[in-house]
Amino acid sequence: MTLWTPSQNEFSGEMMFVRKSMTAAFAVFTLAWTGIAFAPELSAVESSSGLIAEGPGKDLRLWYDAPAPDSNAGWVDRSIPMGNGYMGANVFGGTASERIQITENSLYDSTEGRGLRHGGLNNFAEVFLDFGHNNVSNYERELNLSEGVSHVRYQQDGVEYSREYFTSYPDKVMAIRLSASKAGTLSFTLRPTIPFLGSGKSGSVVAKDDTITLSGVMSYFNVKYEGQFKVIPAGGTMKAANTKSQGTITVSDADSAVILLAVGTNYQFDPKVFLTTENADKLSSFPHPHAKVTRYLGDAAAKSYQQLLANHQADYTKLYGRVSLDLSAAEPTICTDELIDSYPDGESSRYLEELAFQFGRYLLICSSRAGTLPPHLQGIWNVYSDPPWASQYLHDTNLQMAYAPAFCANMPELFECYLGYFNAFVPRQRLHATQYIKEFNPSQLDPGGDNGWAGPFWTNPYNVPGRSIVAGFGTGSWIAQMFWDYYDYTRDPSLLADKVYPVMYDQANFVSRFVKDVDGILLANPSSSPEQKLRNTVGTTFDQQMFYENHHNTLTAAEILGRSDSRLSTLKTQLPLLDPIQIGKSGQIKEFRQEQYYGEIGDPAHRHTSMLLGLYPGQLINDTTPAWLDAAKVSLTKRTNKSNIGWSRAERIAMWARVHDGEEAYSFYEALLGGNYLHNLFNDHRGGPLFQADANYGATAGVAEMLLQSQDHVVAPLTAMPAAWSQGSYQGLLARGNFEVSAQWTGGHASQLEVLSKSGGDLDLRYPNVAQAMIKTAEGQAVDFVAKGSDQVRIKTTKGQTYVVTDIPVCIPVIAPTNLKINKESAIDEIQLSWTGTANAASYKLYRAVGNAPDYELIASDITVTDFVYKSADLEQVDQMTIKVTAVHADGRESNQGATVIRLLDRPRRQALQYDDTDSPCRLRESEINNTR
Ligand code: FUC
Repeated sequence: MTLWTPSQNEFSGEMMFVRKSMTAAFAVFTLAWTGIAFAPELSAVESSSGLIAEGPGKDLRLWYDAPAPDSNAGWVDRSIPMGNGYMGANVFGGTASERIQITENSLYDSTEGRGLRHGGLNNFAEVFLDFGHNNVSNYERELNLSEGVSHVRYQQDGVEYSREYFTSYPDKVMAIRLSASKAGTLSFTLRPTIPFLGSGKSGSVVAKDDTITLSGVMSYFNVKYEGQFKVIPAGGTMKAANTKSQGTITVSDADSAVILLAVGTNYQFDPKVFLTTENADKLSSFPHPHAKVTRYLGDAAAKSYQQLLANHQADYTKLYGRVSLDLSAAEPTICTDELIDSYPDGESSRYLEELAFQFGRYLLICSSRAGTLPPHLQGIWNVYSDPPWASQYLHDTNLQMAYAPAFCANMPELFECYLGYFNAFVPRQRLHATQYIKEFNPSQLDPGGDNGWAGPFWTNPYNVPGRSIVAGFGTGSWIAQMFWDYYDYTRDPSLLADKVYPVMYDQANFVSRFVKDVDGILLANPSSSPEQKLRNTVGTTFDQQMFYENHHNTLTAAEILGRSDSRLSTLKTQLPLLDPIQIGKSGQIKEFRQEQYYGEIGDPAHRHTSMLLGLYPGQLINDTTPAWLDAAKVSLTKRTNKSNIGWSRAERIAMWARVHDGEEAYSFYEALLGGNYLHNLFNDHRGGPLFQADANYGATAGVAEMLLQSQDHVVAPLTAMPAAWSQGSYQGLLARGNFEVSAQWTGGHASQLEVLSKSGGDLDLRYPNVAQAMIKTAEGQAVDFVAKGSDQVRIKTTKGQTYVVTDIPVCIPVIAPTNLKINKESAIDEIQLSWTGTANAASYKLYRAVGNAPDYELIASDITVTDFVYKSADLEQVDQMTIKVTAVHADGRESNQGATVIRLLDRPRRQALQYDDTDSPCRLRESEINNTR
């Protein structure tokens, strides 16, 4: 091992070298993977055919010409976030005094009175570097996303000063390198401080030789914390000093210096933490973090700075470098704050769209690493003693959104982080499960306690407090869905057997005991749709969809693994009885079973769109269920654009993408970037500003869904592209089945698609006219495929092979008819329909979907006029049907979309809250009616 030796003063040359060498490094890194279970054998960089070039080599970076203001407002709006899973760091870039705020996710206290500002995560350290540089010029600070490194550069008194920062996951430290262009001109005082001392938090900061130790206790959970700072100067002198409360190290007249920083607490992933009821005892058997932090720092200091940087960049680029996105944007000449302020009409707005997409990936790499606590509402960044919602984990959307980009944006191993946390808390949730089955469905109780695990709602590193009526038990199945996605995107059978299937099966076990028979269907009771006002009702679409998906995925997994566990036959019997989708009289996917017309119950513009989770992130509503897809569109349209909530906008990017409406999807990306993104690209949840990281992660996932979808195992690139992105390319997005996909398009049309098969197996690839394209291997050999119509092909792939699709004939989309109307029902069995036709339609087709049917039946085709009298004997029996018209081009191609109308037998009946008078528990009670808005 190389001992760290101070290097000479190498300011500008060194900086230039690092930036250039990283571009080359993308091509040559072939580093051993150090993760635990997931072992991708082929990364995009190692294995892509290289036929689709990476973008034009532009740097994706955030940069500013002034430091962030030294205030909470400066922290939230302008500081640069960094992180390695072990710690988060917000760098302000000051010159008189630099401020680096450090977060460690287990430094926690009481969260009594859950809500906006009630304790919880606590600011770990405020670290200052006092330079006294008050007269600076040519200032610049930046975060380079391609490198995962941040810099500050400026001139003072004719000297160029620079600082370089990175947070390393492999070496568990933050490293700061300080340089000056002239020997002997670097002087500063390092001054770490402990914020919010008093009221349950004690500690001290002591300097000795080259190290400052900051340590103390937060009494509520008896969290012992420690941070160590090692200063390694080149040249000059160094002096440690202590006052009663403050240790400092002053470096004078040095050529350069490195500061290494490691932090830790006595927190461990252990079920004991969640099973111990006495808060102060939760960590009692775990060792003080001193030895651990000393080891982290000692190990890091035994390496050279260059070695640490290389380790960090190898680790970081292994993840980050898998995906590139180029929307043909030029590198802007304006700083990032101006870029934000000029969006969406600025010259460089496409660049911001690329930057924000990659920024979400960057934040997840910083905040979700195996062995550390997962990202909470604010990721791994918190400046407060009472952060918003105590920086909890909320499992009714926020936590799941954090992990959405892990899979589609090709960083699946980041989910290992959540696995560590989940395995620690799940024994507590098993106890909860038994308690809930006893309470809600005692006849189904397994007396031996084999009742699976029940979904939590909010949790934190110390507690999973059990049921909250704010969300139904569907939260558990939603968690299990992330586990399934982890497998489905990576296709590692041992991962499925060891880490995924047991979680899904045990969740399905709980659900199978919890659901109750109501008139032959199995419903959640009690049930809530997240955060809506009607609570403790029966069979919300949220719960039913989540339960359905997990039952379904569990059965699929059992089949893959050849399992014969005892509850599987029950799951099989139950699956068709879970009745996940109900279509309402407005043509919408109902949120509540009692709802007839859209918006009768709850807030019609609610930020949560929980009835559509089967559309996204689930797979229940997909292209093989076109009637449900149309109903989802009705719900999305009616949910309106009013919500200014960041994560809600991010979710709707993805949802609109899933119904293949690129313009609507893009409009939500625009609304988010223009309305919620702060100057450092942190998402402002809803004004304040109030930082919440979920929309940062969610926007990345949403954009990925615009570029590539793979629900129902059809790999579909570029399915929701807006006109604003008429030209571009991407590399390395991940599809279900472990296919790594790249695309290049121009004039809105794909000129080339590439699919790397990382696990082998059948590839069902969909793109307009793909069946008439040229499909070859990367080596140029023609590939056999089976066409399914003109837009889909099936290729039997070989693991490790890249398939290249070129010469795709341009497809002129058939414009869908609009304004389908029921003009008259002249007889009970006769409906007169009309619609507005389109210019390139040669004829029209009419369909109907009865009741809640997922698919349409053809009523009539080859209609060459724009009206039709539909006669059918069963029209007097069918209560409700959706009628749809599509356009057909002379060449036989049908429009992707169509116009729909709902036909109700008993019309007009638009009276709110009308229910039959049976004793069904689905009937709305008086008390509920008063509490629905
Ligand atoms: C859920 C959301 C809110 C917010 C909060 C932290 O309650 O509905 O919008 O994100 O979590």
